[in-house]
Amino acid sequence: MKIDQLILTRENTPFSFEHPFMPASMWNDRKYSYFYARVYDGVVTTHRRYEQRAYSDVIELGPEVLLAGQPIPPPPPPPANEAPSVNAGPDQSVTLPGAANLDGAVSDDGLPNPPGAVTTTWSKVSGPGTVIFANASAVDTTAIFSADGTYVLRLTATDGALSSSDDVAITVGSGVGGSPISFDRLHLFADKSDTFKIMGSGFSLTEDLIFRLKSGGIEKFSKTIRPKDAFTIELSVSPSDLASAPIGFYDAELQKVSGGPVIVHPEGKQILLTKLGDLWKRGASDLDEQKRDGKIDTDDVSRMLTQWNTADPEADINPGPSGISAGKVDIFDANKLMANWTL
Ligand SMILES: [Ca+2]
Ligand SMILES: [Ca+2]
Ligand SMILES: [Ca+2]
Repeated sequence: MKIDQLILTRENTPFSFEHPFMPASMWNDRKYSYFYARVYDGVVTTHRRYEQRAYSDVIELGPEVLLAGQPIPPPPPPPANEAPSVNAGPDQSVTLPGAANLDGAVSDDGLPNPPGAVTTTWSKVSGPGTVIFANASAVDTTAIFSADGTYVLRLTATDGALSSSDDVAITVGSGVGGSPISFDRLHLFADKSDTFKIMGSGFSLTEDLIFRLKSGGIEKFSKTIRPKDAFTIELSVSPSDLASAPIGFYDAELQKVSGGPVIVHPEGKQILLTKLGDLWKRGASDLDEQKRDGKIDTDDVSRMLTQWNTADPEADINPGPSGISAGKVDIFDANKLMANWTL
């Protein structure tokens, strides 16, 4: 605020002068008993009565008038919002199918409030393949990669108004001898069409692979497949595919059609080819990865009887005509088991 006008008036008689000084000539013209000093910038903010006793009186305006004429200092500005501080962690190298452990760090001044919180996102800036983050919203998380090469990943933090980001370079090397793989189970039924899943990483979507089952080093089954995505292969197998493969345990391997390293299960686990009805083996526990033993015998009958009239998916091996026995262990399953009772 500033003084727009200082008005001195005789009582009930407006009489104004320019701010801030009253011309001296006016003071000597006449004497008034009382003056009112007003300071205003559109509205009166101060109003005080003064008395002039003689022509020579010098009226000193009181501090409330003078202070009211001072510019009012502006309110202190609100604290300025600082952008979040982001560190995406050190550059690193991993080997397929290994995951990169992303160790980010984010801090902020808590402004603006609301929201008073920072949200973060991991994203891929560059790189030859797909990146999957375990939790892209977490500061610390893991990332897996569909192909080898150099990737730049970015951690972005936003406080609701300002964003910051930092990049980290990940060098992804191809696995020695190819990527290790794992299977969704360790058996195939020779008398049932099914889809067998192979999990790994770095599978090319443009290059076919050959899946082989070998016994004693001799190939008994092979099929050419194209990966579903960089991490998954789905192999559809029908009884006719497996017609030439006898019941038993097989080594499974994967190789590009163009050649290159043979990929095997890293723990050397074998696939059991067996028939519906082979549910169990003597002494098997739920912790066994492979309950089946390739033989259909009294252990399997025992297993089926303990599950009789239940919906056990393992023992429900025969849906019966028109599917009337699907989802239930009953006489149709017993018939199937007995029909395969030759092993
Ligand atoms: Ca902030
Ligand atoms: Ca068995
Ligand atoms: Ca059934």
